[in-house]
Amino acid sequence: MSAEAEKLRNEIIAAIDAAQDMRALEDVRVAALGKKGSVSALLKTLGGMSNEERQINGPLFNALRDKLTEAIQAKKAALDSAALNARLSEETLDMTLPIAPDAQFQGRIHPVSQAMEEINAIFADMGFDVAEGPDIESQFYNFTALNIPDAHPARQMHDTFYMQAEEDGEALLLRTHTSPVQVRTMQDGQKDKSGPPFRFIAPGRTYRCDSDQTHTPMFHQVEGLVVDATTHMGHLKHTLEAFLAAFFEVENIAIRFRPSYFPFTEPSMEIDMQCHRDGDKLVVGEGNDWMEIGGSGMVNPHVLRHAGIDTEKYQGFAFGMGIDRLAMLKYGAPDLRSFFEADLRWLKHYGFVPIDVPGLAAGLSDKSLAALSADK
Ligand code: 2NL
Repeated sequence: MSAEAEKLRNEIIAAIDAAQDMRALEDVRVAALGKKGSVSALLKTLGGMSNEERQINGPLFNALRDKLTEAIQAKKAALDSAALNARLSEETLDMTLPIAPDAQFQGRIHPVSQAMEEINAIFADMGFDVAEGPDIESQFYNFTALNIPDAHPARQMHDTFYMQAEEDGEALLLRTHTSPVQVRTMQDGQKDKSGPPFRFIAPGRTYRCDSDQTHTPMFHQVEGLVVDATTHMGHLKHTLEAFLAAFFEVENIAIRFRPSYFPFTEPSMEIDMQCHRDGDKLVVGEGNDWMEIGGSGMVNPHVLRHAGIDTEKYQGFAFGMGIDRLAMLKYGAPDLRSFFEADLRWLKHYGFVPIDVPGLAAGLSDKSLAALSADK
């Protein structure tokens, strides 16, 4: 290699070695290998050489370029790993440190989870079991077993989220109510002879292809079911009154039934609860106003038969209520959609302290601990 090329190589290698960070290294690369760089200029001199000179110098210059490219790459990797090591040593966590004194007060229980826990506690106290089932359901459990025939509008695409059809042509779906859980639980109960009598609630997520100010595609529902030899509408009315009074933490709440229609009950009634409005505030359990809170009825015998129950011996009542709405009414959160926005500031305001477990003895939704931690 010419003395000139050798000098150039030593200079550039020294500059690469001396580069302390990515920027400096990049400057060295541009000065040597960039379009107007020193090595590029050297390569251009090949054009002015005689054939013999070029045959000797061509491979040498190209080898020089390759070697420098390699050296820059190697330096780059070294700088990268040095930067990573520096970060790692800076960001170490001392896992032996004791827990921060307020850590147990940081997380919050979502109002919907809180409402569900309260609902479970109240119905458990009345002797109800809590039943669960799959979110992804068959058309049989979500519709057919509930006396919703093939042509019923509720089966149509705009209400129901359907999956892609299976090989047998049957499409699974996201349950549109928690009623299928009740059909499944009654069937299981027949098999293991745990009932009738049946007394359970089915709280959980439900899905409908609907989204506006007051509807979200996923919402929460609780349904209740009682099946026994002499179950009647008086039992239903008392159960709902006792539940609503306990949930809203008042002495008494009057309810009224309005005639309605559901395929799975006969007769079917809308449930209104007593309330009145005090400015913006809703007061429940007193006043001359009524607010719709859910639906109910006597279980349609077709549904009992789908669940394998002898309708000569048994009858039942059922009801359904929206948990999100119950939570909005009880905790005063005005906007349904805010429930599903996962905004930490919102959760800090409306959420509940984890160790504050709802129970009937100690108060369902005692916020004293939330207040205490907010002060800190
Ligand atoms: C509403 C209305 C209702 C039911 C749900 C039900 C379940 C079985 C049999 C019969 Cl297994 N009925 N559930 C009955 C009446 C009304 O929900 O407005 N929900 C938010």
